[in-house]
Amino acid sequence: MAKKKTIDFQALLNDVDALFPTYQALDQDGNVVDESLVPDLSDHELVELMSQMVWSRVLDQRSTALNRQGRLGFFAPTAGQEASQLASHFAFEKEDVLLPAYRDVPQLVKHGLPLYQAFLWSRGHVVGNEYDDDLQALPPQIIIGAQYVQAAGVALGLKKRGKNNVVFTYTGDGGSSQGDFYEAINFAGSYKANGVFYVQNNGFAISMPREHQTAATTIAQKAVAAGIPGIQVDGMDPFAVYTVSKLAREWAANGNGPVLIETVTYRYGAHTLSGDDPTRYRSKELDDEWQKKDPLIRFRNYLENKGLWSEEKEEEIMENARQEIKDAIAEADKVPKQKVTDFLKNMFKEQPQNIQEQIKFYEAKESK
Ligand SMILES: Cc1ncc(C[n+]2csc(CCOP(=O)(O)OP(=O)(O)O)c2C)c(N)n1
Ligand SMILES: [Mg+2]
Repeated sequence: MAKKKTIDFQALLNDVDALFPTYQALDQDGNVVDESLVPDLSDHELVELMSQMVWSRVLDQRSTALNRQGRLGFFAPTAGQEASQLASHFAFEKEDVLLPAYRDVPQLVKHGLPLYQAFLWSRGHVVGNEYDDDLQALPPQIIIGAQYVQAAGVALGLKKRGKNNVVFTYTGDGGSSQGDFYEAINFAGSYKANGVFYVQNNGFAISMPREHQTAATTIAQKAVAAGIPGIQVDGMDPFAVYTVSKLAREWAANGNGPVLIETVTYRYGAHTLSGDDPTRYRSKELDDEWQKKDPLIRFRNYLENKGLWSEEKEEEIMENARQEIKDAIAEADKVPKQKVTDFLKNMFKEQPQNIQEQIKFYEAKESK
């Protein structure tokens, strides 16, 4: 009798996991651990990237304070995710299309959205969503995963027009469990569309830990089922994030199809400032462990060792950021308060009967 087949299922899982190592260029002290991932950036560009990350840390601090003073609306903290957000964004061109989630305001501003408009978006003011034609971006998506589906469509559009540009979009570890996530990477993969899809794995979806989110060892390996490359990168490492992003952009822009990038990162603050208390689901030990991996610490050490950075320089960047934020809030305050009729008039190009009636009703109220 023929010997019956046995299958080592555990070995099948191990084989997959082995394909997804974490790409890392700098260790947590800023020492180079993989020279091949050190970006081909000039000294000036390195300083610019670090400056953007410092700016983002200040924006996070100031936004938190402004929120508590009641001067900002919705805010999703970003501290800890600076490399994941801005070192990725740094690899793209102005003509590339950004589809952000609610936590991705720093990239959106660096892509060209005036800061006062970002603040208006935060307040729920429609002027925050009125983008200049040359700003290649959509407003931040609140529906988890929806931006992935939109990105798949934009990516296909770019491909069909024969463009060498790409769309790049961000979701979180929680977002990677949504149907939209799988549909989008599958669709984009099948059309070899020009897209780079990020999952910023910050360890939690509100309070849900990453370990409970999926049995997969990495989120990067979810790319396999879509037939596209997936890479896991140390999301606290600006060099690894940048280099992988740059290569992924090139791959997608050249018509080879999309790439999925998982950045392993952490948010130090609450999920949002709308009532979340992270001490209820995170230990101080875990927070401390991640603070040591801070992207600013390792980048600062690296640049200081090269004589490209100093405490004075950092203080100057922080002071400029505070001033920029102050000016932007003053500008946002100048925009007239939003009216109900503004909402109603925005809804349709040609108003249906019931909307016309509501506009009349509210116009009468508002003119009083
Ligand atoms: C479709 C949908 N379901 C649920 C929510 C409520 N919600 C808002 S944020 C969030 C968690 C998202 O976590 P993750 O994707 O990891 O992103 P992070 O906030 O950590 O950046 C949930 C469930 C939503 N906005 N949209
Ligand atoms: Mg998350």
